[in-house]
Amino acid sequence: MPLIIVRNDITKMAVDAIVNAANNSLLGGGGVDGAIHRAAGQELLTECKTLGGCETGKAKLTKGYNLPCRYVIHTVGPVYRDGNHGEKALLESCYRESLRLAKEHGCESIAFPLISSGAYGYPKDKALETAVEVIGTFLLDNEMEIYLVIFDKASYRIGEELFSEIAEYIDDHYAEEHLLERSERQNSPLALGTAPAPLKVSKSRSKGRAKAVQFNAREAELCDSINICGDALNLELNTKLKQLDESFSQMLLRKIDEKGLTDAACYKKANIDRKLFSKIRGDVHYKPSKATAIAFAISLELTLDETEDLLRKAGFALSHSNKFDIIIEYFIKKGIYNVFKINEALFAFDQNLLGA
Ligand code: AR6
Repeated sequence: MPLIIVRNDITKMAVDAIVNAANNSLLGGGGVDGAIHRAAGQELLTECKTLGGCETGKAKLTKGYNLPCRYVIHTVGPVYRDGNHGEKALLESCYRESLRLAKEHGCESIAFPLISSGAYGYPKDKALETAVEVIGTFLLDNEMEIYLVIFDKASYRIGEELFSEIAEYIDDHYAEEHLLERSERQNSPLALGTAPAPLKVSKSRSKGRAKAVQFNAREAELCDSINICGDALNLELNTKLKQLDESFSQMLLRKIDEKGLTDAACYKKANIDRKLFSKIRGDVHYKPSKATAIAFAISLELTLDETEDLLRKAGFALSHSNKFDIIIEYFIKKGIYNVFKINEALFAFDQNLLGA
């Protein structure tokens, strides 16, 4: 998974480079800077003294010393005033410069803290958004495993509005499904005692049923065609049958072609690592994880029905008894197909992330 959001202490990350949210002097301080210097030992400060400080928005590299990483990249984020003093451009520059240095030094993995979001007062949701934007853009043209390290839950915020909208969506759909299940249990011959609770039929459930009917109709249509044509299956029917038999990887590759995407554009947009994509491409019977299959559906910008079709090929379905699935459904219905944005939200709701 090229971009991974994790909750951790950055000094524990065994990656090629970790990034330090430093100050212009590069001589240590509090927050993540203090933690990095403490864990790396005195030699880090000795090397930092030779660097002559660092401008805001720029980055400098040292060795990692006692840390489990090879390098520390020190960058200086902007102090947040009101958002009208070039803060965003400077923060973007911190991520870009750090990534440039990491690439120059052959790093294959790097871990960032949420720069400027502590003592320097950058609003956490905006700091996160900027980090994800710059990293996402970098990954379109580069291969690197990039971790965004969130120290504690309190320091992690997606936009309030988005958070409450998703929470409400989960509440509506999760609750409906469970109400329905409870009611079904109570109405079943085995249920004991009390009168059934009022039945609230979930829209999506009824839609699910409609879909099952649709599928039968499709099968019936095929049977009809077979009856009409006898052995001489026409081209259209052949194509339809092929699609029914398609494996996950065949369907994926077909969709990539249909959408006019390149393989690389598709797996990058899906937050999928190139090696895994090659595996899927080379193995017609490859069985992906659910998160991987959904990541491709997002990258291909499939509708909800198309997503269900793709998932079925891998033996999965979206369900309303699962928060992860409801969040995915929320984004697809909204037409938001940015896998990194979706991952921010999944992380905020303690769910697994998309990609692999
Ligand atoms: N691992 C990961 N993230 C951490 C850790 C850790 N061990 N410790 C804190 N954070 P800050 P800034 C998070 O204040 O806002 C220093 O004194 C923290 O929760 O460290 O860029 C420097 O010397 C927050 O989300 O950096 C500068 O003077 C994020 O790291 C000044 O602070 C950044 O918080 C820089 O301020």
